[in-house]
Amino acid sequence: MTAESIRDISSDKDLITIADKVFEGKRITDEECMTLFEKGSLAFVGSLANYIREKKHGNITYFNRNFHIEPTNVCVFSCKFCSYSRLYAKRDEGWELSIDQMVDIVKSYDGKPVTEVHIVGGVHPKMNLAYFIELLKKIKQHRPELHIKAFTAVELDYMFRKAKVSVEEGMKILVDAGLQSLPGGGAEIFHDEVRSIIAHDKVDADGWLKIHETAHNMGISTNATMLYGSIETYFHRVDHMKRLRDLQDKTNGFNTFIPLKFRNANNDMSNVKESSLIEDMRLYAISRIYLDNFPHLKSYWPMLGRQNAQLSLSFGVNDIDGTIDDSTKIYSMAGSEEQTPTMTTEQIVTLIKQAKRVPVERDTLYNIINDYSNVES
Ligand code: V47
Ligand code: SF4
Repeated sequence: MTAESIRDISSDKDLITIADKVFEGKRITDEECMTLFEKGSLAFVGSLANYIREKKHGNITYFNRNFHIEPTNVCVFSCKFCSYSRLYAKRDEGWELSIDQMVDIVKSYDGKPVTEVHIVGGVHPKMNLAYFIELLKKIKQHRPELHIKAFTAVELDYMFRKAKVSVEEGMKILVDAGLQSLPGGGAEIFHDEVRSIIAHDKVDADGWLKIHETAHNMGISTNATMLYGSIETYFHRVDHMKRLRDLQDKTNGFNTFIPLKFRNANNDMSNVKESSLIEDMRLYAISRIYLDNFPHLKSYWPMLGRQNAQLSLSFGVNDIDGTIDDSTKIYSMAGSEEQTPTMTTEQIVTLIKQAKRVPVERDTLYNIINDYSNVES
């Protein structure tokens, strides 16, 4: 792909200026990002995103072997898009796992080559900081080498406020107990015009960013998500990514950006239509172009569906998350076609190879565990 060949795809002056910048390795502005959303065809943004992806990672596509623990779906908050939570008042409809039950889940992976446990759930008023300290310690006691990626900034904000500790103190306590990185959930859309409607009662944008900044300052890596395709406009998406890019300039602590497609089943926003596949792929591509300081772009297949996740590997994505082992319910409850999200390593390797990419198993921090390029599938 060259600057000349992109001119065959578009003759629009503004788009050509953006393409020239990308080929010169320069950062695009917020206005240029808006232009891409408004005028960039899938072929145009896809070609640029693929150029960046191949410059950063060649054909490598990462995945990991992980499983999820969802401690509870009881939640004190009431996000309108959530199909998963049961209000505390209706908690008999939900589940609440004890520490022993969660440690038993970890034990059920004994002897299996998983490298990460991802722990996230609803915000249960009785599951407090002390509860999670005990959980982290017990998991580490049982399997010290298992990486614990746990708790969204929403869960942490509530935990710390209830325990009356500062973000710095709370993070230190959890890290001492075994926490090693933070997932990217709870970011939704930062701009208050949208957040006040879809997620009015949980941590706001500044609170979310402050928790991630604090983690980065302690050397803890984190991810960042964006819940797209509900009621936000292109402006809100650019604003969201700008806040992430600015923080990343400061700390360089984000590993991965993960766009999460809004799914509309069984929630209070079922009247909102889901985005089209072409808009999904345009968003992946544009985020790859705009977030020049994020090393990785992940498509989360349980939410997008495995075939669309496979397609996204041609639109900037270089990471396809993990094998997951049917251990998350968030997306099946929100209407994803992936009703039992589990893929064997062989299936994930085949999926990546079919897209003519090179499958590489990583750990949470992107250290390479296994290169599958020469494994027959
Ligand atoms: O914050 C909830 C989203 C997130 C819906 O960091 C929904 O590696 C779409 O953050 N439609 C939690 N999205 C999941 C998450 C995550 C997942 C995988 C990997 C990582 C990582 C993080 O799920 C929530 C919210 O944004 N969500 N309901 C819905 N109806
Ligand atoms: Fe609770 Fe998270 Fe659902 Fe919001 S998205 S209601 S914080 S479980």
